[in-house]
Amino acid sequence: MFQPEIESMERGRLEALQLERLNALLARVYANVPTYRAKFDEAGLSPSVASLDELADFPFTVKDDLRAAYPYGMFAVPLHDIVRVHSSSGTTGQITVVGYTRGDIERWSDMMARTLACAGATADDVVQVAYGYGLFTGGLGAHYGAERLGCTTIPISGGNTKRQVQVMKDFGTTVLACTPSYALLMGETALEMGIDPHDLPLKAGVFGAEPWSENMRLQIEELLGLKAIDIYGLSEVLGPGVASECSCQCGLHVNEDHFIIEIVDPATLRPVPDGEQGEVVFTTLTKEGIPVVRYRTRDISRIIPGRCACGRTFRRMERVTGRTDDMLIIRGVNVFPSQIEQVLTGIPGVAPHYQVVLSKRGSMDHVAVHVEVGPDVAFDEIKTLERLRNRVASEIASALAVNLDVKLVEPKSIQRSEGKAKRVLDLRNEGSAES
Ligand code: DLL
Repeated sequence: MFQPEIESMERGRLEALQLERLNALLARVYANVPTYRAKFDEAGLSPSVASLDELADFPFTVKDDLRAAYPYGMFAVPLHDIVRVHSSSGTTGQITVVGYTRGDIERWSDMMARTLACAGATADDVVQVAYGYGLFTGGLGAHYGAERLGCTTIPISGGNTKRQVQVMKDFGTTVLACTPSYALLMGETALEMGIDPHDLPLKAGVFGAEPWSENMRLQIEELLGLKAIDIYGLSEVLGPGVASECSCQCGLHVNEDHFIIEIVDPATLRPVPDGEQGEVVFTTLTKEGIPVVRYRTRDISRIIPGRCACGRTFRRMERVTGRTDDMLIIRGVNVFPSQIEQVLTGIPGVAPHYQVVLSKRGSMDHVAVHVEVGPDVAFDEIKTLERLRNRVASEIASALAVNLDVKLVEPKSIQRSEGKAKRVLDLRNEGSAES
């Protein structure tokens, strides 16, 4: 552990620390952020609590609050004290800006150092940071954590995959940090270059920023010959480093000295008991630049009850299966792309590359899953293909209780990603029906 005295703190002490920090946070945002002052006043709440449970009475913060305050309206300190800004990916609508004080960067570096230590990294490791550097939090977040841990840090950013592989080989990379979909592309590219990834000194990967399934983990571990650790975070709350798996690979420890996690029922918005699924909500206890109270992430997860064998006392959240806004409702059934991925990656002959394509057939929405066949399947053997297609369709139907139109496509025909993979292609407003 990077900070064992904190990461394995006794729960009673941890909760006392959270309460103290929560009260300081509420007072801070009430005094310095007009959005919060207005929200608390409207709800008739004074900015203090006697117990952690009382947090559930406070109003939520949503992305639209940040948009309305664009760019700096929700910062709790003057710009003079902000040393860095990042922004969220903003695939839909206006981007949002988040700001960090020097203290925020310090604490973020510690949290990312914890994350890397969770994956088994030490100062003897060579960490290749292939998350994008820039407004995205992935690159610089992982970079500062790797340096904080004392690792030899390669700030290569995303892209130029052949060079990534060459650097991995020549510089002796032992820990790879990138999205899981990019890790897969790196493995494939290495093989194309005649380099067996198992001959590389890689031992661990810290992969996150997008949903990925357990089967995808197994495939990446097999392809690259490393231990794949799931890391989670979001810009509005911090960036990477909010939560991370340890080497037990049994849920992601939330950095609870810095964040309070709640899981709420998406319909009633009331907290659910540990173990039940719902939307993840975070309150930042120590952020100075842009603290948030009860931020609704839209991510779906649950708290895994019980203690972890690793000795950390921070509670664990289950891997995020998807976001409420990525959830497809197909003939009344809720489906996340990552559930489709879990099925596909368990079928031999199918490559772990897929896309869910939404289109219009007349006035009806149509959902098709495009799946690449593996390199060993003869793409011109109609009977083989038909058998494979039927198997994919029937396994999806039995796992998800919905029949989907499955289309097998040629190897390497689905666009590869150097960052977050685009799993859903929405052609419904493009006027052309998808064949
Ligand atoms: O993706 C921060 C990050 C960078 C996390 C590098 C991990 C590694 P945003 O661009 O703001 O920040 O996107 C945040 O990505 O709300 C989730 O929906 C999704 N996400 C992030 N990590 C995971 C993960 C970064 N491990 C949004 N599993 C979040 C599933 C994830 N989804």
